[in-house]
Amino acid sequence: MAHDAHEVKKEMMAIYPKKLGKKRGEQIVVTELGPDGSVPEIKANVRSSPGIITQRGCAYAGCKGVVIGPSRDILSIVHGPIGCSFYAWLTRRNQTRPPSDSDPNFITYCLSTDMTEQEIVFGGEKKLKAAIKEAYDVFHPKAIAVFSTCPVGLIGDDVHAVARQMKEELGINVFAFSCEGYRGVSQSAGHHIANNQLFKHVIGLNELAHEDKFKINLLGEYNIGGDAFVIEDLFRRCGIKLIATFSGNSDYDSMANSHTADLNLVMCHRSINYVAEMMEKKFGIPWLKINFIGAAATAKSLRKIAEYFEDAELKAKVETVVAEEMPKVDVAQKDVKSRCQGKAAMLFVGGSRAHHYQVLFNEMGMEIVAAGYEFGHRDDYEGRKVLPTIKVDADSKNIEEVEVRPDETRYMPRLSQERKAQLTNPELEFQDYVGMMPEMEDGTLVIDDISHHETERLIALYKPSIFCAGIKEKYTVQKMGIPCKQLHSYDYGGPYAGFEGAINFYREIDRMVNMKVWSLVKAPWQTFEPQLEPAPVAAG
Ligand code: CFM
Repeated sequence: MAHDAHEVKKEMMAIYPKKLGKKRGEQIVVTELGPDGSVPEIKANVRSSPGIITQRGCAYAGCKGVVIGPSRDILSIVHGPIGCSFYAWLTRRNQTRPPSDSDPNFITYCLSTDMTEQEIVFGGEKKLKAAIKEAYDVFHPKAIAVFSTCPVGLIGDDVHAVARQMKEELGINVFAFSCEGYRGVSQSAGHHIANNQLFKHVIGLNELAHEDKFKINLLGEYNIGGDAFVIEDLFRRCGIKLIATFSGNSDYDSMANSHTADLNLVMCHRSINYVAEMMEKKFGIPWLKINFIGAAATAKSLRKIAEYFEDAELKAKVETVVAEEMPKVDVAQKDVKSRCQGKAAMLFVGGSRAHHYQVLFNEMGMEIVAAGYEFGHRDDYEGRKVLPTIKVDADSKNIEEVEVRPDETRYMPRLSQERKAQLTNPELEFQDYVGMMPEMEDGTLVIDDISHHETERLIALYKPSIFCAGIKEKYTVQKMGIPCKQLHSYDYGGPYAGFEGAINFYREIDRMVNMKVWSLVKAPWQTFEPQLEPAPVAAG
């Protein structure tokens, strides 16, 4: 590699005061795989330092925006000042497709209690109750979810008591989330809070039985840019019955029915591993880590499902689908490789995509020189095996750990002990996730919660062919003459999942990294020469 990552790290941190430098030093790691496959330890899921410009969002964003938001018929009411709603209104490109035009789709609405000084001083419970009643009268939803923003926790409104009361009064499911923005160090806290309440208030309430042989749930897929549509189609072609997706293109009834599935597939480990774990304990449903980003990863994931169900017919169907799709992928891959081979990419996004999307870049022959999550935990970097060694700090203790026991009537282990032992093949990632770092090249940089300053230094030093991040970073990166692909919203593109998504992605990145405009563009301050003319003298 052209750059010594240790030197780059030093140079990035040169301006930091000692204390900050020490902390950031532990969050910036040069990947080096030990002989036993171990990776260095990274500091993650800790508070961002004051004065640093972080990419992160808040717990409310993780709960309302990420985990619950994509569900189309749970009516979301935000209890808080209007800004928290307005700035979260349709900003994540989670798509949905109701079965018919008469089925509800609340995604386009933005409901808020519009909390003002009046409620901050005298309490907001009355206003919340009125809002729930009003929303019910207008929409008649099956379920209403209430989300707390920062002031709610500060003034002590009991949103759960209000939800209980309204549930009784209206006769529909009403539940609330204590997902105040400050509940954790990032949106990751909001994921956990959302998982807990889904588990306590939704999952297991719908006993509809299905005759299908291969019943699964897809966890942690939010249908950004239509990804879930592609995956659903693959399942359909393989004869796999999707009971529920958490929560892309989902509805309330399917999630309430999800305990009838025989396997949970975990796409985004960070945002939903809690539900996977709790469902295993309560209902006996095992989970598998899969990844539908990348063509080879998609094929591997479908094969894992077939392997789990041990069914010859399913295996044959999966192979047919893979054989139908792979030739098209190979042609596209070969084509883009001729122009993209060896180019460098950087990915700084979220808590799972900075890992998943490395696969797509590698398929194009591109190299990842640096990557990191905004809010991943150590297990997302180093693998789940480090879970027992993660210190629980005060920030994480803020969030309830739900005590889960096997359901008295509905617990049904899907696998015998013997079969479970067979499935511990590490390739299968059965109840495991290896994390980002073991799959990165030695000498690459892994940076947790990257700061704006570090982003600028990294780009100046490596001059990568493409930088992947979000809207907050996009234009500063592009002003430096480097194309920036948004991996949160996909800009206006997608889907990127599955085989057809992989082809879409190759073409998009090929276009971006080979477009001449980036080498021609000069920022105004690079060419501007001040014209020193004397100022006109005012007449009179
Ligand atoms: Fe999971 Fe996500 Fe992500 Fe995430 Fe997100 Fe997202 Fe993301 Mo933006 S749930 S962790 S909180 S894959 S919204 S769909 S793109 S940061 S990498």
